[in-house]
This record gives sequence, structure tokens and C-alpha cells, in this order.
Amino acid sequence: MKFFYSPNACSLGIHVLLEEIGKPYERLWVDFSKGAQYKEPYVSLNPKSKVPALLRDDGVLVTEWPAIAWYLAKTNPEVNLLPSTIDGEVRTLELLDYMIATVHMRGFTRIFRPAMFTPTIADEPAVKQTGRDIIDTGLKLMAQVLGAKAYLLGDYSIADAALFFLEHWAVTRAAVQIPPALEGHLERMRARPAVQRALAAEGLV
Ligand SMILES: N[C@@H](CCC(=O)N[C@@H](CS)C(=O)NCC(=O)O)C(=O)O
Repeated sequence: MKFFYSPNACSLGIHVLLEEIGKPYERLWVDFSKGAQYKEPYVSLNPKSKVPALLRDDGVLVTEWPAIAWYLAKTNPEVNLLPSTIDGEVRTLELLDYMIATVHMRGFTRIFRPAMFTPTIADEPAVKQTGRDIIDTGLKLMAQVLGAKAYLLGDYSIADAALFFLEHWAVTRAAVQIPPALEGHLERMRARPAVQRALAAEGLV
């Protein structure tokens, strides 16, 4: 299996899951500084020009964070990365979609790449502020879901890997304060050996 990533991109969360699973995989850096995501050979493999992407041993490419995480959880049931009930599965999907489609794509992307949201440079501060507001609301909602639990759904799951990269971005890339309840979650995540291995492999520690 080949895992396509870029250091400190959202692929970090999938990197964590691959390390939790612990089976061999090949890690391939898509160098954004060289625009490698828009060039051959990557663009033919993944015309979306995004990471994460997972190339299975049967040649099938899996893209989109929630789909990759779901695939990894379902194909490695012994690692218990998903709740076992239908209600738990639905709740996991609900959290993943919100964290990726809203908090990442509509929030953080506004801060990292404001020019994608306006053709006018003078508007970029307002775009970034809207991003901060979306992140703020999103992280507060995740803190409510977490409550006094150790992990979002009680037991550790793929949803925690998504929340981890959002928390990590907030603290290391966006200077956004995270709610106190999430500080504990971030510390618990950082204490996991799989998280430490993924951060080290991406040169983030
Ligand atoms: N909807 C995609 C989003 C992936 C995404 O936006 N990845 C970013 C890195 S965090 C990327 O590859 N950006 C490269 C680019 O847009 O040029 C998913 O869920 O995987």
C-alpha cells in the first residue's frame, strides 16, 4: 500500500491511522513546494491533485479523508478504529464530514489560502477572519461532543485522528486558541506512540 502525503497537511491524520494499524506501507511525499500535486506522475494517478491518497495493492486509489479513514478502519477491524453499532458509525461519519468539509475546507483553508476565496487582495483579511470564526465554532462544537470523555466517541476512533490534525493546525499553523477541553484531547493524542511516529516521520518534532 502506498500513502501519498505532504508534511503537516491533513494527510497527517491518515498517517496517524496507518501508524495505529502498524502494517507495512510505503510513504510517498508529494512535494507541494514544487507543485508536484499538479504534475506528472501524481496528477495522472490522482487528478484531484490532493493528499491524502492511498494506492491499494490491487491498484485502486482511495481519495478523500473520510473515505480513506473508513477504508482503513473497516479493513483492519482488530484495531477497533470504529464503533461497532450503526448509531456509532453514523455519529462517526457525521463528525468526519463536519471536521473535514466544514472546519478544514471552509475554515482552515480560508486562513492558509485566502486567495482561493477572493480575487481581491484587500479582502483577504476578512476572508481569514471568516475562517477563524468557522474554526472557532467548529472546535467549540467538538469540545461539546467530547465533554468529559477521553475521545470523541468514548473509545478512540478515526474521528480522533481528524480532530488531532485540526487541533495541531490550530496550535502550530493558525495561531487559533483551542477550547480547554480540546487541550486535554490534544495532549492525549500527542502521548500516543502512533502520533509520535507520524509527527517524527513528517519532520514535525
Ligand atoms: N476533500 C479532500 C481535501 C484534501 C485537501 O484539501 N488536501 C490538501 C492538503 S490539506 C491538498 O492536497 N492541497 C493541495 C492543493 O490544493 O494544491 C479530502 O478529504 O481528502
